[in-house]
Amino acid sequence: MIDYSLTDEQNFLRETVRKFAENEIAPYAQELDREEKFSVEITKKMGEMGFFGAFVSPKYGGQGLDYISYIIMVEEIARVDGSQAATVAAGNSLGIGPIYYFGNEEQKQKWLPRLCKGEILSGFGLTEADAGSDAGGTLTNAVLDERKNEWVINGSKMFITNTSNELSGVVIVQAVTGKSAKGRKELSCFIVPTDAPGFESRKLHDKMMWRASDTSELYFDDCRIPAGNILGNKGEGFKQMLQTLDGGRLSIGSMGLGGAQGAFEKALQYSQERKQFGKPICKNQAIAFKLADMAIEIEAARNLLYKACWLKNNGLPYGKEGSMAKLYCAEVMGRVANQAVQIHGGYGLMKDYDVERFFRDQKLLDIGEGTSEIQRLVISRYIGC
Ligand code: COS
Repeated sequence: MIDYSLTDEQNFLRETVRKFAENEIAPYAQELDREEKFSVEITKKMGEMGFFGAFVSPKYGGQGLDYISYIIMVEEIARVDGSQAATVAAGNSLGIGPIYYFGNEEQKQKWLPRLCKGEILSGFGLTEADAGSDAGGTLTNAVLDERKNEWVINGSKMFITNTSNELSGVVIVQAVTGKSAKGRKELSCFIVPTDAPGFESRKLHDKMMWRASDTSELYFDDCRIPAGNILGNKGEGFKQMLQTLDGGRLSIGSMGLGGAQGAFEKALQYSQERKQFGKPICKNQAIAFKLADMAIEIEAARNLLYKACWLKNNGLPYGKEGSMAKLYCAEVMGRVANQAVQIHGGYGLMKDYDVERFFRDQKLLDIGEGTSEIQRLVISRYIGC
């Protein structure tokens, strides 16, 4: 039996997040984008709403939601603004996720309650200047100083979300800790507090997209953290990171889905109001068919994404479907935002119109958390190529 219905709780959650996003985010989205400003106020409000720690057990201060609910939450924020959705998606999937899934009891007790309340924010330090798609190409290294019982980290990270604002509290960092039995780099992950000595986060400016989210370069200059801050066992870092990305890709998918939905609604409304040749432009088949195609693709994207979340919820393998959903939702938003600008004509090129921002914000989704090319590589491996 196939049941496509959402639960009453999931529908209520969607309504609640939609109302919040429309009232508390939408009125400020354009201005924050223009000023390239991370909003501490909105982030705090999102924390109060319980948007962080969505899938974490209440035992650690989380909401204990299923994965579809979490994805609906990100989707509804992305429907009005990619930047705020990025803060929530990175905070949950990439920052909180590794501590929740791979941390020991002491680490969970120490970090999760504050992270789940949104008192502090977390990031994920994987990408480096020379290690992007090749996630195992990390150069940052960590050496155990046995005398002081501390890890000493040296290196740098690139394009890291959530680490340069006054709420930033912790970042999960992948570093080389030796050589594996197979002769490859041995990689481990560490919980690095943002006030650790030798840690520095420098905000990146002049981004094309997600301009109101916080993106930084990280530097580790003999950065010292307690020996107990290693996540799981030494050498488990690469798999932890890839597993984290599997989950993170679902939230990137939901940003594509939500962004596509938002751009579609803007285009539909505009096409009903804008008159040319004496009638609303949506009465022309050229425009009506574009909108029909957008609606079809959004529906297909939602089904693909929710199916992947359903697999994860049920403890079933979801790597292939997650990659498919990430790739497809990102590309659907690309096509939908492009047509939304087209339907707006000259106005769509102006920053006063939301579709211009959706068009720019989309591009990140083809690149972040595994480019579309990497998704196709992952999918092609799954299907036996
Ligand atoms: N989860 C857990 N383990 C995984 C995994 C996954 N999703 N994918 C691969 N692994 C394991 C493999 O099983 C293998 O384990 P063994 O050594 O025990 O056999 C190990 O990891 C290495 O796998 P593989 O040889 O496939 O690694 P590659 O270096 O070829 O890289 C890709 C695999 C390309 C898939 C990986 O590097 C990747 O996802 N890159 C994109 C990174 C990315 O998204 N960066 C953007 C970050 S933005 S936050």
